[in-house]
Amino acid sequence: MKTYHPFMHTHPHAPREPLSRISITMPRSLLRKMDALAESCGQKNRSQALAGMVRALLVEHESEAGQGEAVGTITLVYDHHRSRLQETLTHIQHEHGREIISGLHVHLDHNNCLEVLVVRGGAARLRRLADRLATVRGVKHGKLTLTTSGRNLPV
Ligand code: NI
Repeated sequence: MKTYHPFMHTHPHAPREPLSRISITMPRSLLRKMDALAESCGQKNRSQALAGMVRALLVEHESEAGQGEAVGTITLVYDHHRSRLQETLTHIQHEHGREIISGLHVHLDHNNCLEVLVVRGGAARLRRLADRLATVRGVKHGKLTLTTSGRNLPV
């Protein structure tokens, strides 16, 4: 099965920025692994693959640094029959009305609900919000995915 890593790909309609040509050295075995990874993601252009990897690291670092504004999603799976669970989640979400931009609720089956919240704000604050929601009794799974607002990241 082919794994698709969107971070390895440049948006085809992205505005062109001047390119710099560099020459780098790395251990041969590392280069082989990089090529194999890129190829398994369908990326045949070595320069683009490497740029994609650097971009992914920048996003990760930016959101870990906790500085500036981050955007992301909080995914929750829970059993809505658990008493007071829904009420508690709603209460926490109302306290964070500024960070929560949007939400999606899917009734997965008779018991389970999937909720996806789109959030925006300081990375540290978003992490605290996600922790609070995920540790409510009855929440089976909670996951925060931080990405970049895109503002400080070249294409
Ligand atoms: Ni539901």
